[in-house]
Amino acid sequence: MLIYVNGRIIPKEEATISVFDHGFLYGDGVFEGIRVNAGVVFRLKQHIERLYESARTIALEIPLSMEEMVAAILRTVAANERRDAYVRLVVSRGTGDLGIDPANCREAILVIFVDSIKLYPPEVYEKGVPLVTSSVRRTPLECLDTRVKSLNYLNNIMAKIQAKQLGAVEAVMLNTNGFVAECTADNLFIVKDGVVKTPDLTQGALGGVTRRAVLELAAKEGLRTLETVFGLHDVYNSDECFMTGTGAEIVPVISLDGRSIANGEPGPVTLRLGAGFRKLRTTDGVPVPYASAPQTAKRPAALARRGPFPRRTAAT
Ligand code: PXG
Repeated sequence: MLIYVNGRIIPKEEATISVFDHGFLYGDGVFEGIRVNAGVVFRLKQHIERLYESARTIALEIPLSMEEMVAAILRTVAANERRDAYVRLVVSRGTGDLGIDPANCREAILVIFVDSIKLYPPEVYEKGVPLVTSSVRRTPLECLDTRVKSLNYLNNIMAKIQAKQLGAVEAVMLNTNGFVAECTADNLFIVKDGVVKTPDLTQGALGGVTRRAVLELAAKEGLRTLETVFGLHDVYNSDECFMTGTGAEIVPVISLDGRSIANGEPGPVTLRLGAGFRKLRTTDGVPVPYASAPQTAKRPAALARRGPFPRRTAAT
């Protein structure tokens, strides 16, 4: 595995950062998780925009332009010769001292990982998953806007721990007003009377790239979509429920807190949107400019490290 660290693409054994890094000390930074499907980086432009918006909100200057960021990502994916991958971007405030003041951090650190995608087993998409509601509330917007994909994931992590303790893979997180926000690393949707609904972004949800793709897909299929406010009652009494996210894509939810949703099987709208998304994921993005046929020819690591790949500037 080759990792990009501040302009260099190096083997993972050599990829290190300082213990004085403020991402490590304080969770001071932002990140992104992006999928590569059949050599296409899914909705790269939207992911990059979200990263730069997150950085602006926390007053973190990313040392690359958006075009340079796109080029760095494509170069790192190509160097790893992967057609299906999970790309993790981390931008940390950088190396400082033990104080919280970021004024002592000279320059942000950018790390790009290209790893395997951790997939749910296929039966999850056919049978769906049970969810529980977590007692851990989503950080309120007035404390840290949940549209910021920051390195502070503690409340999501605590909710994830609780979900697993209760035998579920994911948990529904409520906001501090008791309305549904999202899951720990996925957005949540319900379908009621033919309307596809998801919490609007003032309710404590991340503006998921998959969420947006699903809203667009549903609208294209002639379904009514609504970004709105709803509670657990609405989920318990919905016709269908599903989660969306880069890792999960579209996962049917068949029960919440022991109450089955409708007949307890994945619903027709969920399955239709899932099929639509599977078509979209290999076409809606930026192709990786591989130097050679990636599955057959193995490039020497030393060559890959020099990064002799064409630079692209345009993203779709
Ligand atoms: N909400 C939260 C809090 C997230 O972290 C999503 C929703 C879905 O957004 P996207 O843009 O992915 O549709 C996320 C995304 C992981 C992992 O390794 C987490 C995410 C994405 C990919 C992998 O757990 N979070």
